[in-house]
Amino acid sequence: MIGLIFGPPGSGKGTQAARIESKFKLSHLSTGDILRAEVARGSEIGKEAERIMRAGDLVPDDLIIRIVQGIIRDPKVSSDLLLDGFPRTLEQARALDEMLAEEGHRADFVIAFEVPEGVLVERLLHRAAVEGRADDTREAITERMHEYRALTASVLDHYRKKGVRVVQIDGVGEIDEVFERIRKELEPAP
Ligand code: B4P
Repeated sequence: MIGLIFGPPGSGKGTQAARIESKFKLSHLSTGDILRAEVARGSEIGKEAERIMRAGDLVPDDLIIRIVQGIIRDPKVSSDLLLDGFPRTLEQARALDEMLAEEGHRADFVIAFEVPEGVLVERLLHRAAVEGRADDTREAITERMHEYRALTASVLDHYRKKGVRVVQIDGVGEIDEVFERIRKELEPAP
C-alpha cells in the first residue's frame, strides 16, 4: 500500500501523517524531515539544502529524487509507505511513478488537504513562535505558498488523470477532528 499526503505548507501533512502511520500501519516518510536531519548532521546534502529551505524554495528535483530512490529501493524498507511532502513537482511525480513501477507498485491513494491561505499562515507563524523552524519566517512562508501554487498544485491533477484515488480532506478544525475525517475515508466500509 502506497499513500501520498499532499497539501500546502502548514496544511497538516506531517501532523496527520504521524497519526495515519500508527493507525494504518504505513511507514511515514517525510522528505522535509529527511532534509532537516541532513541539515542538523551538517552533511553535504544538508549544506546544499539549508540555504534553499531557509528561503522557502524547493530543493533541486534530482537531489530529492536520489534520496527517495535510495529509500524505496532499500529492501529493508517496508513497501507499505506514506509519502509526506513528496512528490512536490511533476518531475518528482513522474520519477516516483517509475520507481514504484520498477518494484511492481503504484500509488494507491492521495490525501489532499484543503485549507485557506490565511489559516495556513497563522499556523506557520504560530509554529515559528513555538519551535523556531528556520523556514517559518514571513518571507519564507510567502515563498513556500508561491512554490506550492506554481509547482506543486498540478501534481494532484497528474494523479487524478492516472486514475489514482484522490481523497479531499477539509483540513480546518481540531487535529483530532481532521484525523477523524481521514479515518472515515481510509477505513474499509464494514
Ligand atoms: P515540509 O517539512 O514538508 O514542510 P511543510 O509543508 O510546512 O509541512 P509540515 O508537515 O512540516 O507541517 P504541517 O502542515 O503538518 O517541507 C519543508 C521544506 O523542505 C520545503 O519548503 C522544501 O524546501 C523542502 N522539501 C521538502 N520536501 C521536498 C521535495 N519533495 N522537493 C523539494 N523540496 C522539498 O503543520 C504545520 C503547523 O500547523 C504545525 O505547527 C502543526 O502543529 C499545525 N497544525 C497542523 N494541523 C493543524 C490543525 N488542524 N489545527 C491547528 N494547527 C495545526
